[in-house]
Amino acid sequence: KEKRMQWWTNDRFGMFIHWGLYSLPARHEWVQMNERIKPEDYKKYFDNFNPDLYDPKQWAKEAKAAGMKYVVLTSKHHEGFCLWDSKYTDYKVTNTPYGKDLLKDFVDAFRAEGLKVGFYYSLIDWHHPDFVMDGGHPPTPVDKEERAKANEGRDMKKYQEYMKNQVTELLTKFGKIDQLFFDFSYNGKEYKEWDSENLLKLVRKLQPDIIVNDRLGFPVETSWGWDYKTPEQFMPKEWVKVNGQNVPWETCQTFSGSWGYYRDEYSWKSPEQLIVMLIETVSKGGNLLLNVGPTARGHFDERASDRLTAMGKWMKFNSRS
Ligand code: FUL
Repeated sequence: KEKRMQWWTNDRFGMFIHWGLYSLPARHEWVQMNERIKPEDYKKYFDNFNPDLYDPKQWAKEAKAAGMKYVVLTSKHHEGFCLWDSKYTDYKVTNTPYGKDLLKDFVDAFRAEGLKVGFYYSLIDWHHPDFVMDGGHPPTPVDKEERAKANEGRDMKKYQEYMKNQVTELLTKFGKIDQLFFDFSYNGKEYKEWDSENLLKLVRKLQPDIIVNDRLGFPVETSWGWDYKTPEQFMPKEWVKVNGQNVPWETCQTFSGSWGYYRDEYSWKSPEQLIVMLIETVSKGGNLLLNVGPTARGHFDERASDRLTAMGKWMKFNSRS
Protein backbone atom coordinates (compact mmCIF):
# COMPACT_ATOMS: atom_id res chain seq x y z
CA LYS A 1 0.00 0.00 0.00
CA GLU A 2 2.78 2.43 0.88
CA LYS A 3 4.25 1.99 -2.56
CA ARG A 4 1.02 2.70 -4.36
CA MET A 5 0.39 5.77 -2.16
CA GLN A 6 3.77 7.33 -2.88
CA TRP A 7 2.87 9.67 -5.72
CA TRP A 8 -0.31 10.74 -3.97
CA THR A 9 1.34 11.60 -0.68
CA ASN A 10 4.00 13.48 -2.54
CA ASP A 11 1.68 15.38 -4.87
CA ARG A 12 -0.60 16.84 -2.19
CA PHE A 13 -2.74 19.14 -4.30
CA GLY A 14 -5.47 18.08 -6.72
CA MET A 15 -8.50 19.42 -8.52
CA PHE A 16 -11.98 18.06 -7.90
CA ILE A 17 -14.53 18.66 -10.65
CA HIS A 18 -18.28 18.38 -10.12
CA TRP A 19 -20.09 18.49 -13.40
CA GLY A 20 -23.45 17.11 -14.44
CA LEU A 21 -27.04 18.05 -15.26
CA TYR A 22 -27.20 20.11 -12.05
CA SER A 23 -24.82 22.57 -13.68
CA LEU A 24 -27.73 23.82 -15.78
CA PRO A 25 -29.98 25.09 -12.97
CA ALA A 26 -26.71 26.30 -11.41
CA ARG A 27 -27.84 26.18 -7.82
CA HIS A 28 -26.16 23.24 -6.10
CA GLU A 29 -25.46 19.65 -7.15
CA TRP A 30 -28.20 18.55 -4.74
CA VAL A 31 -30.80 20.79 -6.38
CA GLN A 32 -32.96 17.82 -7.37
CA MET A 33 -33.27 16.78 -3.74
CA ASN A 34 -33.17 20.22 -2.13
CA GLU A 35 -36.07 21.39 -4.25
CA ARG A 36 -37.70 17.97 -4.57
CA ILE A 37 -37.79 18.25 -8.32
CA LYS A 38 -39.81 15.53 -10.02
CA PRO A 39 -38.03 13.39 -12.64
CA GLU A 40 -40.29 14.76 -15.38
CA ASP A 41 -39.28 18.30 -14.41
CA TYR A 42 -35.58 17.46 -14.04
CA LYS A 43 -35.64 16.00 -17.53
CA LYS A 44 -35.35 19.43 -19.13
CA TYR A 45 -31.72 19.60 -18.01
CA PHE A 46 -31.02 16.31 -19.75
CA ASP A 47 -32.84 17.49 -22.89
CA ASN A 48 -30.73 20.65 -22.94
CA PHE A 49 -27.32 19.41 -21.87
CA ASN A 50 -24.99 20.80 -24.51
CA PRO A 51 -21.68 22.13 -23.22
CA ASP A 52 -20.55 23.86 -26.38
CA LEU A 53 -17.55 25.46 -24.66
CA TYR A 54 -16.20 22.23 -23.17
CA ASP A 55 -12.45 22.29 -23.60
CA PRO A 56 -10.72 19.88 -21.24
CA LYS A 57 -7.32 21.06 -22.50
CA GLN A 58 -8.09 24.47 -21.03
CA TRP A 59 -9.22 22.88 -17.74
CA ALA A 60 -6.02 20.86 -17.59
CA LYS A 61 -3.91 23.94 -18.30
CA GLU A 62 -5.56 25.84 -15.48
CA ALA A 63 -5.13 22.96 -13.05
CA LYS A 64 -1.49 22.57 -13.96
CA ALA A 65 -0.82 26.30 -13.72
CA ALA A 66 -2.41 26.34 -10.26
CA GLY A 67 0.17 23.78 -9.15
CA MET A 68 -2.26 20.89 -9.00
CA LYS A 69 -0.90 17.43 -9.69
CA TYR A 70 -4.01 15.32 -10.08
CA VAL A 71 -7.68 15.58 -10.91
CA VAL A 72 -10.88 13.78 -9.91
CA LEU A 73 -14.03 14.20 -12.04
CA THR A 74 -17.60 13.15 -11.24
CA SER A 75 -18.27 10.42 -13.78
CA LYS A 76 -21.71 10.04 -12.16
CA HIS A 77 -23.06 12.06 -9.24
CA HIS A 78 -26.11 11.24 -7.10
CA GLU A 79 -28.48 12.33 -9.87
CA GLY A 80 -27.38 9.24 -11.82
CA PHE A 81 -26.43 10.97 -15.08
CA CYS A 82 -23.32 9.48 -16.71
CA LEU A 83 -20.66 11.52 -18.45
CA TRP A 84 -19.54 8.59 -20.56
CA ASP A 85 -21.16 6.31 -23.11
CA SER A 86 -22.12 3.57 -20.65
CA LYS A 87 -23.65 0.42 -22.13
CA TYR A 88 -25.83 -0.02 -19.05
CA THR A 89 -28.01 3.08 -19.07
CA ASP A 90 -29.71 5.53 -21.40
CA TYR A 91 -29.20 8.32 -18.90
CA LYS A 92 -25.91 9.40 -20.37
CA VAL A 93 -24.26 12.23 -22.21
CA THR A 94 -24.37 10.53 -25.61
CA ASN A 95 -28.18 10.74 -25.51
CA THR A 96 -28.21 14.50 -24.86
CA PRO A 97 -27.95 17.17 -27.56
CA TYR A 98 -24.18 17.18 -26.94
CA GLY A 99 -24.07 13.58 -28.10
CA LYS A 100 -20.44 12.74 -27.35
CA ASP A 101 -18.55 10.93 -24.59
CA LEU A 102 -16.90 13.45 -22.26
CA LEU A 103 -14.46 11.28 -20.38
CA LYS A 104 -12.08 10.19 -23.10
CA ASP A 105 -11.01 13.73 -24.06
CA PHE A 106 -10.92 14.65 -20.42
CA VAL A 107 -8.51 11.87 -19.51
CA ASP A 108 -6.31 12.57 -22.54
CA ALA A 109 -6.12 16.31 -21.82
CA PHE A 110 -5.08 15.93 -18.19
CA ARG A 111 -2.63 13.17 -18.99
CA ALA A 112 -1.06 15.39 -21.61
CA GLU A 113 -0.39 18.02 -18.92
CA GLY A 114 1.20 15.35 -16.75
CA LEU A 115 -1.55 15.13 -14.14
CA LYS A 116 -2.80 11.91 -12.59
CA VAL A 117 -6.45 11.14 -13.28
CA GLY A 118 -9.22 9.90 -11.03
CA PHE A 119 -12.97 9.38 -11.17
CA TYR A 120 -15.63 10.10 -8.62
CA TYR A 121 -18.49 7.57 -8.76
CA SER A 122 -21.66 7.95 -6.73
CA LEU A 123 -22.92 4.85 -4.96
CA ILE A 124 -26.17 6.68 -4.44
CA ASP A 125 -28.35 6.89 -7.53
CA TRP A 126 -31.49 9.00 -7.75
CA HIS A 127 -32.31 7.74 -11.20
CA HIS A 128 -31.72 4.00 -11.29
CA PRO A 129 -35.02 2.06 -11.07
CA ASP A 130 -33.60 -0.58 -8.70
CA PHE A 131 -32.01 1.75 -6.19
CA VAL A 132 -33.91 1.44 -2.91
CA MET A 133 -34.61 4.97 -1.80
CA ASP A 134 -34.47 6.38 1.70
CA GLY A 135 -35.88 9.69 2.93
CA GLY A 136 -33.05 11.67 1.37
CA HIS A 137 -33.62 10.66 -2.23
CA PRO A 138 -35.84 12.45 -4.69
CA PRO A 139 -38.51 11.77 -5.72
CA THR A 140 -39.01 9.57 -2.65
CA PRO A 141 -42.07 10.29 -0.59
CA VAL A 142 -41.13 11.45 2.91
CA ASP A 143 -43.95 9.38 4.38
CA LYS A 144 -42.57 5.98 5.37
CA GLU A 145 -45.49 3.90 4.18
CA GLU A 146 -45.71 5.66 0.87
CA ARG A 147 -41.98 5.22 0.50
CA ALA A 148 -42.15 1.50 1.16
CA LYS A 149 -44.75 1.31 -1.59
CA ALA A 150 -42.62 3.30 -4.01
CA ASN A 151 -39.74 0.94 -3.24
CA GLU A 152 -41.73 -2.20 -4.01
CA GLY A 153 -40.03 -4.24 -6.67
CA ARG A 154 -36.75 -2.36 -6.42
CA ASP A 155 -33.83 -4.75 -6.19
CA MET A 156 -30.49 -3.65 -4.77
CA LYS A 157 -28.86 -6.81 -6.14
CA LYS A 158 -29.56 -5.56 -9.63
CA TYR A 159 -28.25 -2.13 -8.72
CA GLN A 160 -25.07 -3.71 -7.33
CA GLU A 161 -24.59 -5.44 -10.68
CA TYR A 162 -25.11 -2.14 -12.44
CA MET A 163 -22.41 -0.49 -10.33
CA LYS A 164 -19.97 -3.30 -10.99
CA ASN A 165 -20.62 -3.10 -14.70
CA GLN A 166 -20.15 0.65 -14.74
CA VAL A 167 -17.04 0.61 -12.60
CA THR A 168 -15.66 -2.02 -14.97
CA GLU A 169 -16.28 0.34 -17.87
CA LEU A 170 -14.62 3.22 -16.08
CA LEU A 171 -11.57 1.16 -15.25
CA THR A 172 -11.13 -0.54 -18.61
CA LYS A 173 -12.10 2.02 -21.25
CA PHE A 174 -9.91 4.97 -20.32
CA GLY A 175 -6.45 3.55 -19.72
CA LYS A 176 -4.77 3.81 -16.37
CA ILE A 177 -6.91 5.40 -13.68
CA ASP A 178 -5.04 6.55 -10.61
CA GLN A 179 -7.73 7.26 -8.07
CA LEU A 180 -11.34 6.37 -7.36
CA PHE A 181 -13.58 8.48 -5.14
CA PHE A 182 -16.74 6.58 -4.16
CA ASP A 183 -19.53 8.60 -2.62
CA PHE A 184 -20.99 8.23 -0.10
CA SER A 185 -21.74 6.59 3.20
CA TYR A 186 -22.86 8.16 6.41
CA ASN A 187 -23.28 5.38 8.94
CA GLY A 188 -20.55 2.87 8.21
CA LYS A 189 -23.12 0.21 7.45
CA GLU A 190 -23.86 0.67 3.80
CA TYR A 191 -21.14 -1.72 2.72
CA LYS A 192 -23.83 -4.38 2.58
CA GLU A 193 -26.08 -2.21 0.47
CA TRP A 194 -23.32 -1.41 -2.00
CA ASP A 195 -21.70 -4.88 -1.76
CA SER A 196 -18.58 -2.85 -1.13
CA GLU A 197 -16.24 -5.72 -0.41
CA ASN A 198 -16.75 -7.24 -3.82
CA LEU A 199 -16.81 -3.86 -5.49
CA LEU A 200 -13.43 -3.01 -4.03
CA LYS A 201 -12.05 -6.41 -5.00
CA LEU A 202 -13.14 -5.79 -8.56
CA VAL A 203 -11.50 -2.36 -8.56
CA ARG A 204 -8.21 -3.75 -7.29
CA LYS A 205 -8.32 -6.52 -9.87
CA LEU A 206 -8.86 -4.15 -12.76
CA GLN A 207 -6.39 -1.46 -11.65
CA PRO A 208 -3.96 -2.87 -9.08
CA ASP A 209 -2.24 0.47 -8.40
CA ILE A 210 -5.37 2.53 -7.94
CA ILE A 211 -5.94 4.58 -4.78
CA VAL A 212 -9.44 4.30 -3.31
CA ASN A 213 -11.15 6.51 -0.74
CA ASP A 214 -12.98 5.49 2.43
CA ARG A 215 -16.60 6.16 1.49
CA LEU A 216 -17.69 2.61 0.74
CA GLY A 217 -19.65 2.39 3.98
CA PHE A 218 -17.28 0.08 5.80
CA PRO A 219 -17.27 0.09 9.59
CA VAL A 220 -14.63 2.45 10.92
CA GLU A 221 -11.61 0.20 11.06
CA THR A 222 -8.29 0.41 9.33
CA SER A 223 -8.33 -3.06 7.92
CA TRP A 224 -11.05 -2.83 5.32
CA GLY A 225 -8.91 -2.01 2.36
CA TRP A 226 -9.55 1.66 1.66
CA ASP A 227 -6.54 3.93 1.23
CA TYR A 228 -7.39 7.37 2.63
CA LYS A 229 -9.87 9.35 4.70
CA THR A 230 -11.90 12.17 3.22
CA PRO A 231 -12.74 14.99 5.65
CA GLU A 232 -15.22 17.12 3.74
CA GLN A 233 -15.26 20.91 3.98
CA PHE A 234 -13.53 21.12 7.30
CA MET A 235 -9.94 21.54 8.37
CA PRO A 236 -8.71 18.79 10.68
CA LYS A 237 -6.76 20.27 13.58
CA GLU A 238 -4.17 17.54 13.41
CA TRP A 239 -3.12 14.55 11.33
CA VAL A 240 -6.22 12.39 10.82
CA LYS A 241 -6.20 9.20 12.86
CA VAL A 242 -8.08 5.92 12.80
CA ASN A 243 -7.76 3.75 15.89
CA GLY A 244 -5.06 6.10 17.15
CA GLN A 245 -2.94 5.69 14.01
CA ASN A 246 -2.09 8.43 11.54
CA VAL A 247 -3.67 7.61 8.19
CA PRO A 248 -3.42 9.16 4.73
CA TRP A 249 -6.07 11.84 4.33
CA GLU A 250 -7.35 14.31 1.82
CA THR A 251 -9.71 17.14 2.63
CA CYS A 252 -12.03 18.11 -0.19
CA GLN A 253 -13.02 21.76 -0.24
CA THR A 254 -15.10 24.13 -2.29
CA PHE A 255 -14.58 27.69 -3.44
CA SER A 256 -17.99 28.86 -2.29
CA GLY A 257 -19.88 26.10 -0.45
CA SER A 258 -21.55 24.01 -3.13
CA TRP A 259 -19.79 21.50 -5.38
CA GLY A 260 -21.85 21.84 -8.50
CA TYR A 261 -21.83 25.24 -10.21
CA TYR A 262 -23.88 27.68 -8.15
CA ARG A 263 -24.02 30.93 -10.03
CA ASP A 264 -25.51 33.09 -7.31
CA GLU A 265 -23.50 31.89 -4.36
CA TYR A 266 -21.60 34.86 -2.94
CA SER A 267 -19.56 33.14 -0.27
CA TRP A 268 -16.40 32.73 -2.31
CA LYS A 269 -13.23 32.20 -0.32
CA SER A 270 -10.44 34.65 -1.03
CA PRO A 271 -7.15 33.49 -2.61
CA GLU A 272 -5.47 34.17 0.75
CA GLN A 273 -7.90 31.87 2.54
CA LEU A 274 -7.34 29.16 -0.03
CA ILE A 275 -3.58 29.38 0.19
CA VAL A 276 -3.76 29.19 3.99
CA MET A 277 -6.02 26.17 3.62
CA LEU A 278 -3.45 24.45 1.44
CA ILE A 279 -0.64 25.22 3.89
CA GLU A 280 -2.69 24.10 6.89
CA THR A 281 -3.60 20.86 5.15
CA VAL A 282 -0.14 19.93 3.97
CA SER A 283 1.45 20.89 7.30
CA LYS A 284 -0.76 18.30 8.98
CA GLY A 285 0.08 15.54 6.57
CA GLY A 286 -2.94 15.89 4.32
CA ASN A 287 -3.82 16.43 0.67
CA LEU A 288 -6.12 19.14 -0.61
CA LEU A 289 -8.67 18.35 -3.32
CA LEU A 290 -10.04 21.71 -4.33
CA ASN A 291 -13.26 21.76 -6.30
CA VAL A 292 -14.31 23.58 -9.44
CA GLY A 293 -17.89 23.35 -10.68
CA PRO A 294 -17.81 24.10 -14.41
CA THR A 295 -20.79 25.87 -15.95
CA ALA A 296 -23.40 24.14 -18.09
CA ARG A 297 -21.58 25.38 -21.17
CA GLY A 298 -18.45 23.67 -19.93
CA HIS A 299 -16.10 26.43 -18.88
CA PHE A 300 -14.73 27.57 -15.54
CA ASP A 301 -16.42 30.58 -14.00
CA GLU A 302 -14.11 33.57 -13.91
CA ARG A 303 -14.20 33.58 -10.13
CA ALA A 304 -12.78 30.06 -10.13
CA SER A 305 -10.14 30.82 -12.76
CA ASP A 306 -9.01 33.92 -10.84
CA ARG A 307 -8.48 31.91 -7.69
CA LEU A 308 -6.63 29.17 -9.53
CA THR A 309 -4.34 31.78 -11.04
CA ALA A 310 -3.65 33.32 -7.64
CA MET A 311 -2.82 29.93 -6.16
CA GLY A 312 -0.53 29.21 -9.09
CA LYS A 313 1.43 32.40 -8.42
CA TRP A 314 2.05 31.29 -4.87
CA MET A 315 2.77 27.70 -5.84
CA LYS A 316 5.33 28.80 -8.37
CA PHE A 317 7.70 29.79 -5.58
CA ASN A 318 6.52 27.48 -2.83
CA SER A 319 5.90 24.08 -4.30
CA ARG A 320 8.26 21.20 -4.75
CA SER A 321 7.81 18.68 -7.52
C1 FUL B 1 -20.84 14.59 -0.65
C2 FUL B 1 -21.87 14.70 -1.76
O1 FUL B 1 -23.17 14.51 -1.30
C3 FUL B 1 -21.66 16.08 -2.31
O2 FUL B 1 -22.62 16.40 -3.27
C4 FUL B 1 -20.25 16.15 -2.89
O3 FUL B 1 -20.12 15.29 -3.97
C5 FUL B 1 -19.22 15.80 -1.82
C6 FUL B 1 -17.81 15.73 -2.31
O4 FUL B 1 -19.54 14.58 -1.24
O5 FUL B 1 -20.98 13.59 0.18
